[in-house]
Amino acid sequence: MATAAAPRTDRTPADGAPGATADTAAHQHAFDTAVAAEERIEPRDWMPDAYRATLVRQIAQHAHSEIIGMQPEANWITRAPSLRRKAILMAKVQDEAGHGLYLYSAAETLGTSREELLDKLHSGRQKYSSIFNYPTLTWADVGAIGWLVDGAAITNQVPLCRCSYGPYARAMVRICKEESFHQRQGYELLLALSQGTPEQHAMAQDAVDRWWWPSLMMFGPPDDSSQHSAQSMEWKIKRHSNDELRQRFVDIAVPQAESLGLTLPDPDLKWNEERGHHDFGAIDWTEFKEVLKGNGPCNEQRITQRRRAHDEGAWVREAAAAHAAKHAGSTGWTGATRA
Ligand code: BYC
Repeated sequence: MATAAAPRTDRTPADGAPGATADTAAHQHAFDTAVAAEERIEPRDWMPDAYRATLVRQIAQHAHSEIIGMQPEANWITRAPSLRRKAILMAKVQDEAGHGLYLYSAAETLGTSREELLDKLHSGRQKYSSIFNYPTLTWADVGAIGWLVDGAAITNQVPLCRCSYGPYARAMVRICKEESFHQRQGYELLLALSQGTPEQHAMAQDAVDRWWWPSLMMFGPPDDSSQHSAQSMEWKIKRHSNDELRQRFVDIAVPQAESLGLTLPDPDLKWNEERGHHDFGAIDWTEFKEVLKGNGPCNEQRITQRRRAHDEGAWVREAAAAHAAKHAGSTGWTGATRA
């Protein structure tokens, strides 16, 4: 286990590593103590199997969301209304690919390969975020995704920078910085539309109307039906419950919507003085469940496109593997010999 600053000490050797003991109880105790003391668990530290499996599940789902999330926005790259908007959008979509790579790398430190995780995504055995099963119908949707979807992502992910598993927490630091830029670009885009012609304003409002409720669903099921939250919070993988983060997001979004000159599509949304939070209307959990079951508007399109992209990239993976094999063991320029 290690603190955030130092990668690891050898207090708890991994099973099979030199010095490892079969004393699971002692390992469990060291693990629990480290988590309680806010230390980071590192890849070669002993960890409970269920902790490892939970991390792989969550990190994989997160990585898959990043790369599937490229699709709805990439849909608008060729139709961005100016060179400036196109350059910004391309940079954002590339950032999402990068986030996927950091996260697949974090999952690899838990002993699972990227190939295996992608295979599970392509065969429907692992999930990606429900939000990316909705279509991007107009240019304003790019703004709504940036403002609301990236805004929800930041709300959810900033606490993950303090996740007990070191590689995931460190990946999240960089991802959150980039997500902040994404959120700002979405806000700025929507502001320009909102203050534009009546048609542009209406387009921005329509996008917000369609993306608001699915953005609230991103935080996952309500606490009383969130099967993983309690254990994940005990392990300090998650720091807040789904409902806490959802409430935080609503409280942040309401004044931002006012500044944008747009309304949020919820007649029940109002400040509750007693609670110190906004009350909001009931979420359609039937829709959420249907989307998770594969019946959202774009589930099939997203996974078909993902499989196609993977197949079309086969030659790149083969070429990279052939290049690595050719240079393996040589004293030339290889990853292994670089400083
Ligand atoms: N969509 O017990 P629960 C991004 C599943 S990327 C689909 O509360 P947990 C972005 C959940 O997996 C956004 N499935 O689970 C990218 C579980 O099913 P399994 C992604 C969902 O893990 C590009 C079941 O429901 N962000 O922002 O404690 C461009 C029960 O749920 C969803 C992350 O992945 C959902 N919305 O909590 C722009 C962040 N919600 O696995 C933006 C990291 C729940 O047992 N992940 N499920 O089959 C997390 O923080 C947590 O995994 C969640 C769920 C809050 C999502």
